[in-house]
Order: sequence, then structure tokens, then C-alpha cells
Amino acid sequence: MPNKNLYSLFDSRFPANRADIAFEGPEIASYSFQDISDGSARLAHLLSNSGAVPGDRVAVQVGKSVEAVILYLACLRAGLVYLPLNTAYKSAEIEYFITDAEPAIVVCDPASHTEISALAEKAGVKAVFTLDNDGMGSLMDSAAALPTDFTTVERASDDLAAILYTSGTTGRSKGAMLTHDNLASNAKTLNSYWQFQAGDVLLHALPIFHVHGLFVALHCAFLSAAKVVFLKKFDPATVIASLPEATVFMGVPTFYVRLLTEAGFTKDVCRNMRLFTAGSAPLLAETFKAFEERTGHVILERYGMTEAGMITSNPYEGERKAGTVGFPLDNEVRIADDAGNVVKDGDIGILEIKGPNVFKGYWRMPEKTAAEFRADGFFITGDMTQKGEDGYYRIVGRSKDLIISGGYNVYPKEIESFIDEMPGVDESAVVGRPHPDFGEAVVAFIVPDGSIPSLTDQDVIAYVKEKLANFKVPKEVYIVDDLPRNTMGKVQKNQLRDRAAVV
Ligand code: MCA
Ligand code: AMP
Repeated sequence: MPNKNLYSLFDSRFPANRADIAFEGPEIASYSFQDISDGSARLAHLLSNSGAVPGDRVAVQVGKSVEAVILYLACLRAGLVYLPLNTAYKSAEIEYFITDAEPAIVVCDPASHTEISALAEKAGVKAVFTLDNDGMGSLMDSAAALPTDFTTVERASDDLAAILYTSGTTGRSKGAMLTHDNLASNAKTLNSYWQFQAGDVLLHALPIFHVHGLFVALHCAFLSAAKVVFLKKFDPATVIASLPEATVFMGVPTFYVRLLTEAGFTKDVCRNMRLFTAGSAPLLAETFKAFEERTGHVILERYGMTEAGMITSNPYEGERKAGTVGFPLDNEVRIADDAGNVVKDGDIGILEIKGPNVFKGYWRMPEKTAAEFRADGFFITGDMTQKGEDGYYRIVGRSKDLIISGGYNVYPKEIESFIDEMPGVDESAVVGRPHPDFGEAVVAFIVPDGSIPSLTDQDVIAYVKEKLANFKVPKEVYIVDDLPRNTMGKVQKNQLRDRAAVV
């Protein structure tokens, strides 16, 4: 049986000439495929020497660097389970992930080393290393003299490759367990569906702690040994300056909205491009249209989620339709009602999916896992979907109480639970409102308990900002006398959404 380790698949696709460039960019040095292979071998030795054994988790909260990508590959090679964490997460959020996942090793930014070491010690972590935005720190220092050959550990298809936490409707984050085959199958599907080739140049501006930037983008490039122009972050001017040498770009809708506000974003800078993809949140038809008018390119919108990678895609060849997410990829899909009965063609229901891309379950949450799968193995996405007469799928809403802001998921329940603990607050409700830049913005309604008469909206914002990731901080807070409720006592969020949209 060939080794099912995802790294072995990448390695088999890396170019014969390992001196070829794998990563370069205006803000970084160049890295050849040999550098990637040597570096990941060294780090795989370091992680193993530090006491991590196959199956152990490695939690990583670091800025965007090629070394962070090499660390991901090293985890694969050593059979360790990569657990990337959003750099915006604050200490209390990190504590939960470390306690829940019980990683053997944690890698963090030097600036948070003291704080994270304290959390790690409590959780029995074996080693904490640092890695800064420029790829420097104790991680690379400790690995510098280690050997550059490492035999990639044997993995079976359903061994875990990564755990990615997604917030839950109940407020507690759930770790989605992704296997080597989940990632390999989706990577192969996308690489071929979007027609990646060796000569492609992927312009990469996404963060690398989520499925979109880490798996969708990088795996497509690795499987064709395509060069990656690796940007530290999304900055419209840097993207525009790098576009002329690129052939593929992937973004969340906010990237496209922002690029269109730049006069320098022209047809000419896109002259070598063959593909722009969008996803993680709905792309507005007006953005789709304005983009085509400006550049002559039709954005390919696709749809996916952490638990399954990419699920549907507009066609590479054939019409890409605004407001649709195209057709199912390599997974079975069906649209069903709440009870799981398949709805009539054309009716709206919840998308359910089954296929090699669908995750193995939530880390140490068998009940939550069972609740989100049907008895016949279909996973309930929670996305309200409609299949048009044209066969294209449209995501028309969400049955889960979720806000997507700039491509980041925010679960209102988590923020409400946090705000409800604030002195002076009786209760709260959090909703999304349309936002021109982020698509949706987080807005909170607060009912004070009267104990702090001077309580202001700014106090609430400051309170949340101190403890929760910045993208979860409400853009506005409204102090109200009470929350609208139905006869069952349930908060009428639709009314609040309507109010938030007009105020
Ligand atoms: C930053 N801010 C935000 C967001 N990002 N507010 C709401 N939503 C956001 N997404 C706020 C900060 O709190 C801060 O506020 C101010 O904006 C500036 O912060 P900064 O970090 O400088 O912002 P930025 O660099 O301009 O970031 C915006 C961004 C970023 C580039 C759009 O959010 C981003 O990279 N999003 C991509 C997310 C992504 O990769 N998602 C994929 C998930 P203040 O000044 O008040 O402090 S994977 C997925 O969903 C599935 C699988 C799929 O289908 O792909
Ligand atoms: P995440 O949990 O970060 O993986 O986010 C997954 C969710 O993002 C999905 O369940 C959808 O609600 C949403 N999503 C992703 N891509 C699209 C898209 N193209 N259109 C609408 N929603 C999307």
C-alpha cells in the first residue's frame, strides 16, 4: 500500500528540478522546492525529537511566513496533526483550544511566548517554540543543524492531518478533524477542475490559518509545482503590483471589493491572469459585474466549508453565473428540509453532502458529530440552498445563526454569552447587518441591568475588544430597553437585523 500521507502526494508532484522556485514575493526571500523539502525535514526531526509522536497535535498561532508553511508540511511528514489558529485570537480563546486539543507542541509568536507558555504548561504541552512574522525564532534556530532527510511517516487515508476549529452555534468552538484523504481528495479535485498547470503563478494574499488560504490555495499550487507569489497580507497596492506576473488569484469577496476601489486595478495589470476565484462568503452580483467590466475577467465563485473543503464550484469552462456557486464537485449533494426529507427540485432546503472531502467528525464531541450527520452519512451543512432550473446551486441563506464578516465566521452566541457576563448588562443579542466592505458587520443590542447607569456603547466595544478576536468586535452597539421576543420568548433576530440595517 502506498503511503497515504498527504506530503507524499505533494512530494510526488514537486518538480524534478528541486532548484525551481516554490515561493517568492516582494516582502520575502525566494525558496526553492529543495528549501521546502530540506526545511520540512529539519522541522519534522525537531518536532519528533521534542517528544511528539504520530497523532499528536501541534497548535500554531503565528504570522504569515513561508516558514509557517514549512512547519505545516513538517507536521504532515512527522504524522502530526496540524492545528492552525487565527492570529487575531486572544489569550482566553487560545486557552480553550489548548485545553481542548491537548497539543504536544505549541508554536507561537515571540510576543505572546510568556502568556502562551503559561497556558501550555498548565495543559501539559511538551515544548513551546517561537516563530515570528519573518520566520525567525526558536523554532528555526533549534532546527538549523538537524538533518535534511526525513522519511515521511506512513499514514492511512483516514489518519488525521489537521484539526481546524470552527465556532459553534452553541458558542463552543468545535475542532473539525480532517484526514489525509479529505485534504488529498479535495486538492486533486480542485487542481484538475481549475486546470492548474506547472507554469501557473499563484498570487497568495490570504491568511494561512484557514481552509481557503492554507488548503485550497496552497494545495492547488503544490500539486502542479506552481510558483507561489506569497504576500504577507492582503494589501491592495501590493496585490496590484504583483498581479502582472501572476496567473491565478484567490480571494474572499472583501478582497475584490477593495481592489475595485483602486484606480490602479486595471485590465492591463491582469494581463497574464487566467483565473480569479472567490469564496468563503457570498460575492455580491454587483461586485461580480463591476469586476468583469473593469478587468474583462469573470470571477469563478465556489462554495465550501471547513468541515468539507470545497463542495461546489462554478465551471472553469462554461458560464460562471453571478449569485450562484455552480455545481457539486467530487461529492454527493442533496437539498433537504429540517427533518432530512429531500425537497422538490427548485425548492429551498438545507444542503447535505457526502464524499471523500467530508471530515471525520468534531474532536472529542461524538454527540455534536452525530447531530450533524444523517443516519446514511450525509453531513448537514446548515446552508440554505436552491438548485435552479439551470442546474446551478445558489446559497440563499443559513439555517445556522452565523455572521460572515470579511470571510471570517462569527457566531453570535459566543459574543452574546461573553457580553452577558459584562457588569451592567442584563442581556444581549448579536446580529449581522450589511456592510459595504466586509459583506456583513457584527452589531450588538444590549439591555442594561441598571447597575451601571453610565454604561455606553463604547464601554461594551472596549470590553469585547480586550478579550475576543478583533473581527468579532461589534461595529456598533445599541443600548435598548428590551429585546423583541415572540410568544415563545425567543428573541426576534429578524426584527433586530431590520433595525440594524437602517440605523
Ligand atoms: C479586520 N477587521 C475586521 C475583519 N478583518 N472586521 C470585521 N471583519 C473582518 N474580517 C477589522 C479589525 O478588527 C480592525 O478594526 C480593522 O479591521 C483593521 O484590521 P486589519 O487586520 O488591519 O484588517 P485587514 O488587514 O484590512 O483585514 C481585512 C481582511 C481580513 C484582509 C479582509 O479580514 C482577511 O484576510 N479575511 C480573509 C478571511 C479568510 O481567509 N477566510 C477564509 C475562511 P479596528 O481598527 O477597529 O481594530 S475558510 C472558509 O470560510 C471556507 C472553507 C471557504 O469557503 O473558503
Ligand atoms: P467556515 O466555517 O469558515 O468554513 O465557513 C463556511 C461557511 O461559509 C459555509 O457554511 C457558508 O455559509 C459560507 N460560504 C463559503 N463560501 C460561500 C459562498 N461562495 N457563498 C455563500 N456562502 C459561502
